[in-house]
Amino acid sequence: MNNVNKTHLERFVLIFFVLMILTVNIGFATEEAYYGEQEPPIFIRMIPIVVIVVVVALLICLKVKKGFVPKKISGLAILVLVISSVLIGMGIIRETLMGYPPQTERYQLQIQLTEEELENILVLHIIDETDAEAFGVPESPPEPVNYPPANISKVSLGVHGKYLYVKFEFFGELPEQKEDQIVKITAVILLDKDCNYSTGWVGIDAVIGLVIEWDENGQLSYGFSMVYNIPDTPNLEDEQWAVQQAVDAGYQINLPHMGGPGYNYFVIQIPMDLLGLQSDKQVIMEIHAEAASVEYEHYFFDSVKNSQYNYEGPGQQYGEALKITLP
Ligand SMILES: [Ca+2]
Ligand SMILES: [Ca+2]
Ligand SMILES: [Ca+2]
Repeated sequence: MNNVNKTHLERFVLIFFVLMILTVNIGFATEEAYYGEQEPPIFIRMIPIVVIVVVVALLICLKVKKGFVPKKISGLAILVLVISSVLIGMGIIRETLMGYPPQTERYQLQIQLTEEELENILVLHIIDETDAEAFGVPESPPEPVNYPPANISKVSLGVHGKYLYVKFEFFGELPEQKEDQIVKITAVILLDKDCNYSTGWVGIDAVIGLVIEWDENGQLSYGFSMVYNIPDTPNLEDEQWAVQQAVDAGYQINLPHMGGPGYNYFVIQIPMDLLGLQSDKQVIMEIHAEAASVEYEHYFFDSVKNSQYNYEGPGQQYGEALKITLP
């Protein structure tokens, strides 16, 4: 290879490498500026410095002579470094002045269907006929309260493609801002996928739904998830252990959704293959929502009851449930 070609090749590799690093750099910087970030700040904020060090080291290693890198390219590189530094600076200022959005917000997955398409898919509607359950739960206020954001009015189900869609509707809007007493709201399906009490935790093979929490600063975090393949145990008190076993084994996924905090409903998209479900399969579901306050674990509790689907099987330990044939 003659000298001219070798120089060209080196120049090409160097320019390609520099542009690649700068592209990654500006990507990180844009994300940083947009979101602000508390974790992992050091790594992301060190990138421009790392880029400069790498580029200088590369130039020294390759014994680059003046004029080796075309002025246009070095100008572009400096421009990109300046822009990304400005973006990162904006991110830090934004975070300092305005706070930063919750970690979970950026990991939320949206259902890729329109509201109209979803309404057509949801064909099985189950109205909650009574709110009497609030009276029967332990660790609740002496006089039961009504808390509309956790009071389920209706649950709807539908199947489309590989997914089961479930819509929860509430009498009140799920709050985004922390309300006085309330520290946590959950709305879940306890699913016995095979109508078999000897599989899962007292029959329950999956726990599916929404958890909303606020920390002591009032910062909101929430997630829609499914824990499945819950190990077999006949003991009601093993709930936490059983769910944790499944989580530790990697049987937990985030679910695409629509609605949630700020709305009086949410829809979740459940992959049926992970549960071995399909249309026309019978399942048992206990569907409930609850709100915990500083003082009471069950500040409010509501379970979905409907005489048409009511199921009270022998040996079933987790309360009254619904027996449903998937649409
Ligand atoms: Ca109810
Ligand atoms: Ca209700
Ligand atoms: Ca089961």
